[in-house]
Amino acid sequence: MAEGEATGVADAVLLAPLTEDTFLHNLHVRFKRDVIYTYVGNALISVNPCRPLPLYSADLVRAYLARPPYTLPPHLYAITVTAYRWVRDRNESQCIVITGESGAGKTEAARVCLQCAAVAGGGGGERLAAAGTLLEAFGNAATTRNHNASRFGKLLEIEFDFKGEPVGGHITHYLLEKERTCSVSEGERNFHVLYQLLAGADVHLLKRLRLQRSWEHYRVLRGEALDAALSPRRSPAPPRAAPPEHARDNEHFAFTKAAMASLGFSGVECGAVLRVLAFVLKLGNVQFEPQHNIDGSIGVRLEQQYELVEACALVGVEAAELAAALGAPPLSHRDPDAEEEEMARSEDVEDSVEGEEDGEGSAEWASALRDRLLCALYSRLFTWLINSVNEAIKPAAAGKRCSLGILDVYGFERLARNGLERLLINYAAERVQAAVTGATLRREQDDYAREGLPWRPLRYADHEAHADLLDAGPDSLLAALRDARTDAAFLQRLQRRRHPRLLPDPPDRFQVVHFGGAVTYCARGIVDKNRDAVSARLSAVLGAAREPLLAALFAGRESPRRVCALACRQRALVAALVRRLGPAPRLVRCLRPDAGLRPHRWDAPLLRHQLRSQGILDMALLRRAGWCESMCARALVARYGVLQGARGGPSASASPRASPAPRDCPLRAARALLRSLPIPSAEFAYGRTKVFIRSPRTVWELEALRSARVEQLVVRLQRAWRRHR
Ligand code: AOV
Ligand code: MG
Repeated sequence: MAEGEATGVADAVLLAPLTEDTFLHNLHVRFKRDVIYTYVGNALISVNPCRPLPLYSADLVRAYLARPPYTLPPHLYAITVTAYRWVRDRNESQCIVITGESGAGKTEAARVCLQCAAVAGGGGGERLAAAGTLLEAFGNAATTRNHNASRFGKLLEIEFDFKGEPVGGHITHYLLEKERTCSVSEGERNFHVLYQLLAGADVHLLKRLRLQRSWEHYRVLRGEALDAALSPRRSPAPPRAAPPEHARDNEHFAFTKAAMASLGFSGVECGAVLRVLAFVLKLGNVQFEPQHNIDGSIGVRLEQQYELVEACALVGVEAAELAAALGAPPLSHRDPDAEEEEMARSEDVEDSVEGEEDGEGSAEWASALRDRLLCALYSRLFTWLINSVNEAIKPAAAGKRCSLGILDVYGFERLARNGLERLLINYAAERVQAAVTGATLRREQDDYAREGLPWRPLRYADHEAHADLLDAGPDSLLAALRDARTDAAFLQRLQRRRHPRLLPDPPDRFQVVHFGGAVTYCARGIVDKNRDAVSARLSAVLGAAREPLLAALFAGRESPRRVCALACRQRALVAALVRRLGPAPRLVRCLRPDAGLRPHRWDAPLLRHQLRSQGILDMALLRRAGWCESMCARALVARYGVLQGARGGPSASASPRASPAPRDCPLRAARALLRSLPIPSAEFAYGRTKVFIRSPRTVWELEALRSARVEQLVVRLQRAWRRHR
């Protein structure tokens, strides 16, 4: 190994030979020395150390700012500082794309990038950091894969002024996994903030919100197993030993409150948010039981009615009206769209709620309505928070500026229960993966062929084709979901498709082979969930709440024809995201070395799987045989023409315009220019219209030569100016 066995090779492209084994061995050698970052050309690999390491400080950011990053060890700071420089000096918007499966360290990496960009921009950025803290409290939860799993995806765009100081930003968010609001699988948790509130609120606040301290008291906070152990009719069993996540909820509540304050949320707004959270917790405890009426019919009886009454009192909702809206007879919840109702009735409706006609069904129906309401309420609150945060971090002056984007999407995951939302999460991960790997491999190789470079095509896993299967064309999975009227019809569409990566498993399941592995999804109620509609009656009841925040969340009537609401929305957002990433995003690929996120563990098969499924080795081979960057010859001459003759005789260096190269043939001009520089000619290849640059270091050297030259010319001009006067 070039740098000796001690810390391996800093850029895996330089490994000889470059194979999966040498690649993995190199990462392991470095990992054992707590060196978690490694380059693959201009991309960065980050292996989650699963414990805090002293790798981050403002001084280190400044060190990366002061020197060309390639002279220092691989680091997230190098990637961020380079992106920052490109925004500041070259006026190009940049995007750092962080990928990896759940628990690989994407959110941590995004945090480090943000801190780095803030220091690079000369401070500020406190509000952006507070935004991160706040959104994590409301949008992250413990899953079996990650104790702080992002349940939403986010693109943070930081805007800089002409001096390179951060002036604000904007957050775009992707589908929140809102089903978690009403049910949590065993060993998992609901959103952090709900536990934080109970653990961190003082007694007065708890009393005002009519809440109890223990989270076990609340049905929506208990995992399923715990829920089953506690009969709903008896009072909860004594609390079990709290999982480690609970230990710091108290402390984190203070951080969340501080973040809200620093983002400019008023006391009234904070109070309103807490009341809505309390409403969610208490309404979640309201249960419905079948009741035999005197006339022989079967109705619905409310359990834990006091929770309903107290919850409604908190936010000024008429409890009787809410109860009536929840206990409404079957089907009356549907939007008054006669045709749709007819369709639903004529096909098999029993797959969403069975036995609607008896009391059991009505009670179940009411519970389903309650759950859907809770999910809608929480996700609307989350969207409201993001909008408020965006107001708070908006740049003071309008105008078009370049931005540095940091993308932290949810990673590919397969949990105990996988439904529509997991499908849409994995779809987003798959599309982003296709954009950063498949598209890069295809585009660059096409480019080499078009430009006539000598090139032997690489074989690689076609991530784009896999993603197309999900979202492109009338036969795709999402199109089937959009068009199907019932779950059975949806499965039939898949059956007709007969694709080895889309496997229906009737009556109520289907399997998708994603880039990260096969996932079996539950199809029960998937078509209905996709519609994502809240009953008009419930909307009206909550829309009339005296609590302005709650009323605002349910203001306006839902359009009865919001077909394919969820999947369509996610697809449109992801498509816009891929466009925003542009052809050359800066890549950070996170890897998890241990399924249980325990420190000092190295699960080689798990890592091998990630390397393969994410096409990391394919990219390394491309970088090794190919080029890291290409520039149009004309653009290259425009940017670096100032270097022409800089090292030549005195006459040539007298003026930046002293270029003897023929301007009419940019490629020849570029060749002449680059030959005159102290950079080995093997670093460049010339196509028909473009120049290809072999290593990231050379890109940097060109930039460094240019800034030195510009500085020199400025000094010279100033001197000449003074002499003249
Ligand atoms: P993710 O964002 O990739 O998963 P996180 O960034 O939440 O994963 O990382 C998971 C956990 O690993 C964190 O909570 C930390 O405890 C630890 N960790 C990650 N990166 C580092 C690091 N650089 N140094 C120290 N500890 C780290 V998901 O959001 O589940 O897709 O949905
Ligand atoms: Mg995350």
